Amino acid sequence: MQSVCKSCAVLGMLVGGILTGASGPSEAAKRFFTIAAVEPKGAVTVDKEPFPTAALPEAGGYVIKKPDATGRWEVSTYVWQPSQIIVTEGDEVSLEFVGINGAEHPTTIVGYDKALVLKRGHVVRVELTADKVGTFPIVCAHHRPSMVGELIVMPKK
Ligand SMILES: [Cu+2]
Repeated sequence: MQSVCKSCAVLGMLVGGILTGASGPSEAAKRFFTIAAVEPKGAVTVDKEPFPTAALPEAGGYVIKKPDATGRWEVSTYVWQPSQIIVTEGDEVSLEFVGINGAEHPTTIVGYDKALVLKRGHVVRVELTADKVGTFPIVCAHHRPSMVGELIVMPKK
């Protein structure tokens, strides 16, 4: 007869639950996400760090400002925060886009036929049923390639 320590048995149940998915939800869930349009920035003066000689890729999502009269230069990029939304097939999903930085973000969720224009200071809510499994880009047409997120729909277990 095999004896198993108490904590080993608990660990075994936990691992078993993770492997079989028994610990996760099996029913379709209502999911809510806030996705912010943001522009993280970094700035410094040329006496501390020289202005880069290599150019950034020509794209709306990358912004670099040459040194001003005080020698201060700045770099930034437009991104979705968070940039990956992970849901399960069948979930009822609410995506609430919030415009923090950038005047306007014409955006498409490719594969789910959803389009919106997000402006600074506004909230646009998109509702969808995650009825297609896969990875679906969330693309802002003005700020490629950095402002491309992903809606990831995992198959139901
Ligand atoms: Cu944008």
